[in-house]
Amino acid sequence: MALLNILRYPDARLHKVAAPVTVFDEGLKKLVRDMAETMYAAPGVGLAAMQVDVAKQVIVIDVSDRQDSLVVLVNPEIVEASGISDIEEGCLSVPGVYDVVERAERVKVRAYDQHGHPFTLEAQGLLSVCIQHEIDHLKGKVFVEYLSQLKQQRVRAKLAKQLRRTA
Ligand code: K1U
Ligand code: ZN
Repeated sequence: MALLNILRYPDARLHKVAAPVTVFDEGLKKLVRDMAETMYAAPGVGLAAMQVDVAKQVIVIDVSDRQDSLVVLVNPEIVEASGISDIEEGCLSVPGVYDVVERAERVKVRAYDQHGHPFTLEAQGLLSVCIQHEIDHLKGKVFVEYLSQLKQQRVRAKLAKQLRRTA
């Protein structure tokens, strides 16, 4: 397995649109294993392939305390959504920034696993918000882009400062 490099906002590659997976081969299974290892090491509760510079519709999520409940979503599609959530979000591509984005409280998502088996998942709470956040990544959208212009300016300034400190 391998740890992958996570792209940092505002990297332009985070704004590509992911292509659907058409071949469920060993390369896809390796990508899923590497993404899961990268997410657990970060640590985070989700990761979209776009964040590791792979523009394919692949997501890994694990919101469990014990890191033992990996969910793999390939070509995910939200088919039902209801309610309003107020859960605070973070993003491994925007380190140190947390805010609330209006999301559905409950979603039903149709997807494939890494073996090509279709399934439907009903989610609520953090899992639901994480699914919506990761599907946004596949569309080239980063959660801070929902925030006000003023907050986005502050985010950019904060990230530029972080970059200067690590340079
Ligand atoms: O997409 C990402 O960058 C991952 C992101 C997922 C997410 C978290 C919270 C709400 C919506 C989406 C993260 O994992 S940020 C890090 C984080 O939430 C966390 C880190 C350590 C322990 C527990 C959570
Ligand atoms: Zn994110």
